[in-house]
Amino acid sequence: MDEATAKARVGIVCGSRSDFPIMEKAVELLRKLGVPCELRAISAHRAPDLLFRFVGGAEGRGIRVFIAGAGGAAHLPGVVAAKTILPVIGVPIPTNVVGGLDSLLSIVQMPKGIPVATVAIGGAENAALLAAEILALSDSELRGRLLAFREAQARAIETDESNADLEGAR
Ligand code: RP5
Repeated sequence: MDEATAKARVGIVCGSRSDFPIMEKAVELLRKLGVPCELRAISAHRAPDLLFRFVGGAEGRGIRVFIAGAGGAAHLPGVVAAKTILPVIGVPIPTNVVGGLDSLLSIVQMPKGIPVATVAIGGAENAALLAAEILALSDSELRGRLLAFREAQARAIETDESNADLEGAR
C-alpha cells in the first residue's frame, strides 16, 4: 500500500477497470483539491466478498466518503451503501446500449432506507466536488481550496474573449 492510499479519505470504487477512464476524472480533481483518495475496481457481482471486505475496512483506514461508479445493472453503489453509514455518491457509467440511462436509473432509484447521492451520467467530477464539500464541513483549509476553485472557474468565464464586451465581466 503506497503512502497516498494509506491516507485516503475518499474511497473510489467501480465495477470494472473499463470504468477507469471516467472514474480517473474524480481522482484527478480530488488530487487538485489536495484530497487523498484511492481508486479500485471491485465488481459487486463478480467479487462480492472482496467488496464487503473493502467497504468494511474503509472507515478504519480513514475513508470518510465513498464514490462508487458502475454501468448497466449498476448495483455497486447501492451494495456499498448497504454496508456502511459513510456517505456514498453514485456515478452512472455511460453504456453502449442506452447511453447510460440504465446505469442512471439503477443507481438513482434506491429504495428507501439506504441512500445513494447520484450525480449525472459520467459525472465523476461533480462526485469529486461533492465528496470534497462533505469533507470540507470539518476541514477549513479544504473549504478554502473549494472556494478558490469556484472563484477560478468563474474568472475563466469572465475573462473569456467571447464575454469581453459585457459590463462587469472583467
Ligand atoms: C459493470 O459492468 C461495470 O461497472 C462496467 O460499467 C460494466 C461492464 O464491465 P466489463 O464487462 O467491462 O468488466 O459491472
